[in-house]
Amino acid sequence: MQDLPATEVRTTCPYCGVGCGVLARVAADGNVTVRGDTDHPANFGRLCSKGSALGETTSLEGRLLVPEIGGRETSWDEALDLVARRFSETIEKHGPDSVAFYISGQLLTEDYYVANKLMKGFIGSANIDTNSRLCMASSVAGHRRAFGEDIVPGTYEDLDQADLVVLTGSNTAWCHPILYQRLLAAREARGTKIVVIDPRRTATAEECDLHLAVDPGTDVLLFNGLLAHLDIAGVIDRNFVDSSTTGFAEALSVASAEASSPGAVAAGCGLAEADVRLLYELFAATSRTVTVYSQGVNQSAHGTDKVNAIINCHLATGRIGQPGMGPFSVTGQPNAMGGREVGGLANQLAAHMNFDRPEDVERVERFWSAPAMARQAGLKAVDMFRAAGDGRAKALWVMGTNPAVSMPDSARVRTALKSCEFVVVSDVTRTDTTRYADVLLPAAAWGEKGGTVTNSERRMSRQRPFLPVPGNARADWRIICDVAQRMGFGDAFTYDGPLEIFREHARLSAFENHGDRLFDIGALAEIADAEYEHFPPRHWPQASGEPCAERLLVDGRFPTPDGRARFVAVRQEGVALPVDAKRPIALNSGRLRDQWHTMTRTGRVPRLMANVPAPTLEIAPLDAHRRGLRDGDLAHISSRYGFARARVTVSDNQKPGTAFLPMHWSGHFAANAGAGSLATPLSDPFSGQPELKNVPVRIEREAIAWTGVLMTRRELRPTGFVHWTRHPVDGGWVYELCGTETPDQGILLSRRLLDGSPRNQFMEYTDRRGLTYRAAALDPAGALAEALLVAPPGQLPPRDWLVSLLGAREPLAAGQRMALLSGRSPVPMPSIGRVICSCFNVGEHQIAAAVTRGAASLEDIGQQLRAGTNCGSCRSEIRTLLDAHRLQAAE
Ligand SMILES: Nc1nc2c(c(=O)[nH]1)N[C@H]1C(S)=C(S)[C@@H](COP(=O)(O)OP(=O)(O)OC[C@H]3O[C@@H](n4cnc5c(=O)[nH]c(N)nc54)[C@H](O)[C@@H]3O)O[C@H]1N2
Ligand SMILES: Nc1nc2c(c(=O)[nH]1)N[C@H]1C(S)=C(S)[C@@H](COP(=O)(O)OP(=O)(O)OC[C@H]3O[C@@H](n4cnc5c(=O)[nH]c(N)nc54)[C@H](O)[C@@H]3O)O[C@H]1N2
Ligand code: SF4
Ligand SMILES: [Mo]
Repeated sequence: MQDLPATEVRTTCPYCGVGCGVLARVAADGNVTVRGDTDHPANFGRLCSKGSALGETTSLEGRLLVPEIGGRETSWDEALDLVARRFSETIEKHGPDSVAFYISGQLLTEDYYVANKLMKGFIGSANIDTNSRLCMASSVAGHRRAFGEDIVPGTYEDLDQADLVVLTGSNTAWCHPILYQRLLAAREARGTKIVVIDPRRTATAEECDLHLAVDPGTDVLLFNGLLAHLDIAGVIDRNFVDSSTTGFAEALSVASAEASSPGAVAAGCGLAEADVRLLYELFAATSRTVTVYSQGVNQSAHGTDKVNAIINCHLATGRIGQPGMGPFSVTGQPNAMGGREVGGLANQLAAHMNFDRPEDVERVERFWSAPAMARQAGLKAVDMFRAAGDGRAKALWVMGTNPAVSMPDSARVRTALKSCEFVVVSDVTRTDTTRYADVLLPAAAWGEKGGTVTNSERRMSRQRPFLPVPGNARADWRIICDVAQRMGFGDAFTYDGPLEIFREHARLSAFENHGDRLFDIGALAEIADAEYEHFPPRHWPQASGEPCAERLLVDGRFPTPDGRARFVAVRQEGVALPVDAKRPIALNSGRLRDQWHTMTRTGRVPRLMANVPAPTLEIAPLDAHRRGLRDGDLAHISSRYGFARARVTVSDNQKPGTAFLPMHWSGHFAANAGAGSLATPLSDPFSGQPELKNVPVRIEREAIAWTGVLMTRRELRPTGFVHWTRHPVDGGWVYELCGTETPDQGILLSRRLLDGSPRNQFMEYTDRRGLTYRAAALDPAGALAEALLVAPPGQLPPRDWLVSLLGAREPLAAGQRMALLSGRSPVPMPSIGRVICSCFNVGEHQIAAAVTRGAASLEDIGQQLRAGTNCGSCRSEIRTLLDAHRLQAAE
């Protein structure tokens, strides 16, 4: 690794599981800038839109800096004493299973390790589960069924070396962007074929060689058909199957029975037979094949079966553990993999040990000298919140996750949080979940704390601090140890920093491990201070005295008792909840390019909000037409669990009968736009992972009678509106409002949001019929402080100019003041349209103009406008725009 200037710190991106290396620099004025770390083997210097904007997320605005009890600021001593006392008393009175922790794949390995140790070894319950239950649990369960241990065999290099990459239920272009770009680069170099299996035509699907828009939930059938085809095509690796696996005959017979021909599969999956054949023939003919899978596979009531249906095809062809081949479950969160290493799920033990083996339980007990070792699995996420709601779990500690938004049936989760006797939340900012906290603990954020994370390819990297810890915030590991000590477990929690925890974690991985657990990082058990500081990114395992194995499962030996991998005979089951006449649309949910989960960080960055500033429901033209829905209309979406509202985008990327709502919007950014309120808690029977991708809904048009927009420097949480959303802009926030009330009532409602401060100079205008209203307030210096426009739908004046004035914060000239209430700049100001490239703020109108001037390719656009030349996240969208213009020109 090259030496860095003293002002730059090497760390790792806190977002997705690609795990990119980041170099952070703090300027004298405190501003943080970042660039990609060219030495990091995950990204070789590249960063996606979210990673490039990391410097803009470190401001202290909105940060929690002081502990609170019942909304009152307090000292750490008082807060920690209370948490320890309430947990201890509850355990004493009601037993260890009356308390629970709900934690996160965004914690560092060291934080995760001590939380798990406290609950499973010292409190004596396994009621610790993590948001990875919503994320990776089906992959974990599928790996364990097939391999005997939760092993991801491959590395990112396999994507460089593959001839065929099948992306299943993965919007890689948006969710693992740097990995995706690596794949596109490999395609340039070697002609890799890319197949996408996804009901939606995603940005990823736009660029692939073959897109199979399967009906939701039918992946098992598709892969069973593939297994049957591989047999017929004669490409089964008999040697491998005979010497390294068990259960092939049964898996094949079940698969062949239900997926008898490509035609039968096509009919069952809602696909064209020719496409199914094409996939099968490509797969059969290409030995270097990697199947990447993500939430379209995991987040399903049959997710574990989906995982095994995929793995079956790789085992049958012996395509596992070899360069350019293998099943590849890509992790979502930055430390989803690290959480699995420390056993953060309720049904796991630390260091890849398990409750179903008593010798494992005793081993961990001995290693920790645990006074109260948990002996059986605890409550999984959905059940944990049920227990919190019905009084079985009386004290709950939530760390680094926002379940009030991200859990399915989230209205019920919110009720549970409200009724639970004692709720502790550790977070870096206020969220929908912190509203229910009896005790609120301010955690140190990315850039302020250090430790390790493990990415999708089992590569451990350091996060390193480069900013001082603000206010009274504390690192999560320390908060957990502080509480453990106050609960009387001091001796086992006296670490003086993450390094000591890391060493213990490494020691446990090697403890009585005679090669039977592949997760072994014993070589790092005595890692010196300087070495941990320096810590180049590296794969596990790192067993003591053995060379580091980059790729796993290479020799046909598996960590099962008989050393063989297991085929699992899986059948295509019906979806958890089928659509019916009352709720005829299957609602899917997932991610957008520039947002991270519940937007607590990315939602504050103007350029990350510019591409999609408000939640929209994507719906197929036919379904929209039937409901009289057009672009921009407000839809009311209801499921058996709750309802949401969102503006409509009519899109033929959606398969008829399906719709898509992003998962990101919380009550902080919109009224009732959460996908979690609609989602079903029905879960996979093996993994406990809920079906987040498919819930039957009814969609109706809301008759909007007025719309409004408030541009303001202030951060508000409007109440009483049918619908509002907000997004940040330079200098403040833009609130979009609308309602079903009469326009004059809409005006009354909206005016309540205005800042009535007498210091401001205020001007307003209402038309004679009382249908439109405009107001503006200037601060004492004469700069625009806020503006409100209300009008019937479709009649709002332009707002680009007003928004730019908010950012400029400069006193207005007389002509500008006169023009304020019209919303139109006195000098012409062309609108750039919806922002496509968030790195260089390039909008769709500018791209259209460039095309008119002759730009014909991505490269031309890059040369003329710079769009797409930095992080590359917008390249597929630009390509789509170019295609659309080309089509238009041809018509
Ligand atoms: N921009 C961004 N990137 C992220 C995140 C983020 O919040 N924002 N979060 C990170 C995290 S934690 C995760 S878990 C990953 C998730 O990464 P992905 O899994 O790639 O993302 P999702 O959008 O959740 O879902 C993937 C796709 O599954 C499809 N799908 C739905 N149902 C089915 C089905 O039945 N079969 C198949 N084959 N596909 C189906 C959806 O249409 C969707 O396009 O992203 C990580 N990266
Ligand atoms: N409908 C639907 N729901 C979903 C999904 C879906 O696809 N559809 N996907 C699911 C998946 S895969 C996931 S991973 C989850 C994600 O869901 P969540 O985990 O709830 O989402 P985040 O917004 O990432 O929450 C992380 C929280 O940790 C806080 N935080 C940040 N840094 C720190 C820190 O250092 N310490 C502490 N203590 N807190 C910190 C953030 O402010 C934030 O509140 O959502 C799940 N829910
Ligand atoms: S791909 Fe983007 S979000 Fe994921 S780790 Fe890399 S920079 Fe961060
Ligand atoms: Mo996730």
